[in-house]
Amino acid sequence: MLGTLLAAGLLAGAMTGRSPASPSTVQPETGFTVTTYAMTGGTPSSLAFGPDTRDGNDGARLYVTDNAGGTLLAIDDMGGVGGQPQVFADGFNGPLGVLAAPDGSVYVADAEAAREGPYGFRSYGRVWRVIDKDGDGVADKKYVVLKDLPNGRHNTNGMAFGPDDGMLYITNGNSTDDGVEGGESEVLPWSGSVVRVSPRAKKVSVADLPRRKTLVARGWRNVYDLAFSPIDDSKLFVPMNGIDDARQGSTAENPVDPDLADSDDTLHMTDVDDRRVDHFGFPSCMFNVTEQGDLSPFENPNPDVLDKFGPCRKNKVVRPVSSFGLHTSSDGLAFQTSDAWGDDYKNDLFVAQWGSLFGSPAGHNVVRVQLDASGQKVESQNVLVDLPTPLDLTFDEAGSLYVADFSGPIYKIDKAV
Ligand SMILES: [Ca+2]
Ligand SMILES: [Ca+2]
Ligand SMILES: [Ca+2]
Repeated sequence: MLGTLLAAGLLAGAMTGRSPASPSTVQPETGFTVTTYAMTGGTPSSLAFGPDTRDGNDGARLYVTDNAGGTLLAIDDMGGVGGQPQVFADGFNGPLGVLAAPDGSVYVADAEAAREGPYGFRSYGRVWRVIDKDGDGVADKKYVVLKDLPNGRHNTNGMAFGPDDGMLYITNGNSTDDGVEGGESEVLPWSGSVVRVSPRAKKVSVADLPRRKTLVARGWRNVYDLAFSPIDDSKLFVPMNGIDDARQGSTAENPVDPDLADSDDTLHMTDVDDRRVDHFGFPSCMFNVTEQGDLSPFENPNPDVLDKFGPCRKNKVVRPVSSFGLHTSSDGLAFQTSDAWGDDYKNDLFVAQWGSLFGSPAGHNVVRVQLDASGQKVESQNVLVDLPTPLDLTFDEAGSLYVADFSGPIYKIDKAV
């Protein structure tokens, strides 16, 4: 089976660094085509369509963050294939999120190196707004919208505009692996949360914002992206990367069952309009469908976690709506809202799985998630295509899917007609 061979190849690749796959080596679901839309020459971490800011041009451009290069690139469509990426803005530090507004402002999430701040000496995430004021297609103004988001092992990531007057929703990954170890200390409630802020805010510190208005949901590990349901825009979907290893607290007297040391990557849904701030259970609660048989929570086996955070409140914790399994690194998220792929695919959710850090073939896929008519219940999910290290994805207006692969390319996925 080609999928297995591909997985074996990727396994070897994991040890040596991955090279981009050519479209002839990727195998999509029947009826789909994958083409290389553009080569970024960097490590694309996030992508979003937005207005072409050049005077007289009213089309769209694809904006892409290059994580290693610290740049925001703009790619023009040259009749179905991308042109040479241009630098729209630079001077970022490991950017992981991008979002473009209808007015041509582009928002970029990145991380500052460790510094003194409201939560002590540590690394902080921030969101920039960049603007091309003179209409030459290159940003000439750049300022920080929101700062002081506590970062660490995971940082400030993908963004989306909400149904509430276009408030800016931001994912902020947890600074640790399991709440107590594997990263800088947590700052609650912001570590592992979604927050919202006005896109017109300027140089605001999250520490100075009212929690009641700002905090959308919490109790997560790494949350990389978010997307609002096209059926009910009060429902926000967020994928989470589960715990890598909760065995740090294991002792000879109280050994941790290795089968219970890892937590699945999960898909969550929260209501942004019900005045409740859901807590999704990290780090006291874990999820592992293989071990539990379903999405019922079990308690983190690391005694240090329970000492600090208390037991998993199994009856109260808000359960995930789906699981992506262990170590798939399920990250970027987008809904197919157009008719381009037919009724069957309309309003389906697509997830980029960067893949396992542990040498297993888990992930390295774009996964299709089918929801029921309410758009709230997952009915099924399957692999749409295997890719090396897909991290984020987005649709264009015509309904083609674009995938930022961390190995360099932007892939374009279409349904053959
Ligand atoms: Ca300019
Ligand atoms: Ca809520
Ligand atoms: Ca995204």
